[in-house]
Amino acid sequence: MARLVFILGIALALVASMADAAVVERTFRVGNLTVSRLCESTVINAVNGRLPGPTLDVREGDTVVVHVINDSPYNITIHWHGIFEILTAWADGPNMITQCPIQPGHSYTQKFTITGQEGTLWWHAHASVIRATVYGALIIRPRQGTKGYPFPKPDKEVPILLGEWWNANVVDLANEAFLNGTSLSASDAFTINGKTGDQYPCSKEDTYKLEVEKGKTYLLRIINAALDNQLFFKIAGHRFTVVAVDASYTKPYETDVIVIAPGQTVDALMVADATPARYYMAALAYVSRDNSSNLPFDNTTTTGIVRYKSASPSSQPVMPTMPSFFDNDLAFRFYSSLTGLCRPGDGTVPLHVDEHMFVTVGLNFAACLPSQVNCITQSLAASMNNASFMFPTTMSLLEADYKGVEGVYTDDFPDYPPVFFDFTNASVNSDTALTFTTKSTKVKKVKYNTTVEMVLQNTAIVGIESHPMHIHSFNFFVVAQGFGNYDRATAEKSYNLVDPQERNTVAVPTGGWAVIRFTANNPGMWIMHCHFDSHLLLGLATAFEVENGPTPESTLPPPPPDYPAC
Ligand SMILES: *[C@@H]1O[C@H](CO)[C@@H](O)[C@H](O)[C@H]1NC(C)=O
Ligand SMILES: *[C@@H]1O[C@H](CO)[C@@H](O)[C@H](O)[C@H]1NC(C)=O
Ligand SMILES: *[C@@H]1O[C@H](CO)[C@@H](O)[C@H](O)[C@H]1NC(C)=O
Ligand SMILES: *[C@@H]1O[C@H](CO)[C@@H](O)[C@H](O)[C@H]1NC(C)=O
Ligand SMILES: *[C@@H]1O[C@H](CO)[C@@H](O)[C@H](O)[C@H]1NC(C)=O
Ligand SMILES: *[C@@H]1O[C@H](CO)[C@@H](O)[C@H](O)[C@H]1NC(C)=O
Ligand SMILES: *[C@@H]1O[C@H](CO)[C@@H](O)[C@H](O)[C@H]1NC(C)=O
Ligand SMILES: *[C@@H]1O[C@H](CO)[C@@H](O)[C@H](O)[C@H]1NC(C)=O
Ligand SMILES: [Cu+2]
Repeated sequence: MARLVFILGIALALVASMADAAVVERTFRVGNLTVSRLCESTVINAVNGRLPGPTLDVREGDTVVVHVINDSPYNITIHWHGIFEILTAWADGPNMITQCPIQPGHSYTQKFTITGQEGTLWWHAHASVIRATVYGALIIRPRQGTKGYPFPKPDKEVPILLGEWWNANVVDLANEAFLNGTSLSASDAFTINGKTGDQYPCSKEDTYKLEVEKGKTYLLRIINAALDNQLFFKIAGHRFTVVAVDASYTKPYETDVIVIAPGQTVDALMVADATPARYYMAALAYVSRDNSSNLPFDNTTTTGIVRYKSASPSSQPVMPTMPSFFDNDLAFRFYSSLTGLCRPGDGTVPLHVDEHMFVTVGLNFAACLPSQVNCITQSLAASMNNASFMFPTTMSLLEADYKGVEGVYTDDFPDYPPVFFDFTNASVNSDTALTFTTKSTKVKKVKYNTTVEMVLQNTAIVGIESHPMHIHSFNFFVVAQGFGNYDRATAEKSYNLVDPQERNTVAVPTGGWAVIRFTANNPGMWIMHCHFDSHLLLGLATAFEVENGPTPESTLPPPPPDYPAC
């Protein structure tokens, strides 16, 4: 009898927990969309005819099923940025890492359950530079019946997707740059929710507008979906309280400027407490390169308008004072001031490290590949530990791993750079033994549940730059960051092992370093890469091959029946 009651109890608990988890099913049709921007008509790739694409609005615990249909002329894939993808590596999306592309006229259904994370994430294409216009928000609310947000409930929630715009077919531009052995050229504009804003020609009607009411609180879910630029974001007359980054709650952090790298999200509360009027929100590039390099960059400003209900629609909006493009100190202050909220039950930073890694990240030169037909003497490249990542062409890394197919990749990604040099000293550029790299497809293999500490060290090869480094499947804790060459003896004293910020993308300080820790507790093949797409294409990537654990709960199931073939 007691046993029966016990079993009934379990069954009821199961029904109850299933009742508050939903299956969210959507169709994403990727196809041509003709839009007018900056006085020109351009054909872009877009999901369901919209830019940005549809918002996925779900709760923690929900299962998401997306039928991706490719009506575009390009090979595409869709990635769910920041989602853990527990035992669903096949659905992660990066081209040739976890799947072959969805070819034109084909489709693929991606299914995953959202477990143990809430906040703002996003989805985007993960092949070539197609994510320039194929992206959207992925908002995860707390499960029903839980305590909800760890901050006062806002009156309204507003997704703010920051994007980047080329007045041309950006995929063609990227292909042309590859053939030349160069990198994608600078963009023509930035966008807020797909709109450039009225500082650009022919763009008055193409301006995002947010109506607010005096005294109300707005939760801005800010996403940097730009291809190649970190951004400064401000709203004139208003301050923000940051409450989460990358779908991880933070201790409240007050600021009048948001600094955000591609791949990152920031949840910020904004109280409409200013004199009722019209105010610009604005974003411009944070350029972390040494500006003496004089490399061209997109120096334009995108704007939207915050209008108080009572304000005259014809009044001139107030413009915020924007930071200098080159304000490294401001960027570092924002990025290094964030700390984790650390509620009971939240993940905690690993205190014991199984695998120590020290990884250089930066640009290089390399020999022209035979396929780079317009490359003359050398190609621009990028690497991690001097391994410049090349995507496989015949089979995805995950499929090769699962089927035991040899020759697709090697698992000898080094834990340390082949040589230690004065990483951040610009004089390294006079030594071709330091500047030249070679192409390969190397991954780092780890056992299930391994705790990893990785020091990410920027190099001055070609030029210092802050690279936004992103890992699929895992959040990591950023335990320390600084400028110059990493020195363990002094750096270790600054490690925050109490309340470090938890993220999926860290902007490694320019000419500096960051230390991250994570637990590799999900079997699969997980790419780690710079979230500037042009650097990813130059080779700034590697992957973690995480082996199955000893139990069914730690073993990757077989691929779904419609898994794309090459
Ligand atoms: C989509 O646009 C491209 C040009 O960017 C064109 O070549 C192609 O034919 C178009 N496809 C459809 C289905 O309209
Ligand atoms: C590629 O090289 C050609 C010839 O030098 C040049 O005209 C073109 O602008 C270059 N394109 C890119 C994207 O670098
Ligand atoms: C480059 O940076 C320096 C120092 O931050 C600044 O004074 C200078 O104006 C910048 N140069 C340009 C071209 O903006
Ligand atoms: C942006 O760059 C262009 C071309 O180099 C220059 O003429 C212009 O003054 C710059 N604008 C700003 C706001 O820096
Ligand atoms: C950079 O390297 C050069 C050449 O080795 C050296 O002379 C110089 O002192 C170094 N700079 C710093 C700041 O260490
Ligand atoms: C990178 O690898 C290439 C090819 O093996 C080698 O020539 C070069 O010296 C290496 N550079 C560094 C910084 O390790
Ligand atoms: C993995 O780590 C978790 C958390 O520490 C633990 O509960 C689990 O038993 C571990 N699994 C294996 C296979 O080591
Ligand atoms: C599209 O993907 C298929 C399968 O991987 C590949 O054979 C083909 O070359 C790709 N096309 C382009 C334009 O990359
Ligand atoms: Cu980069």
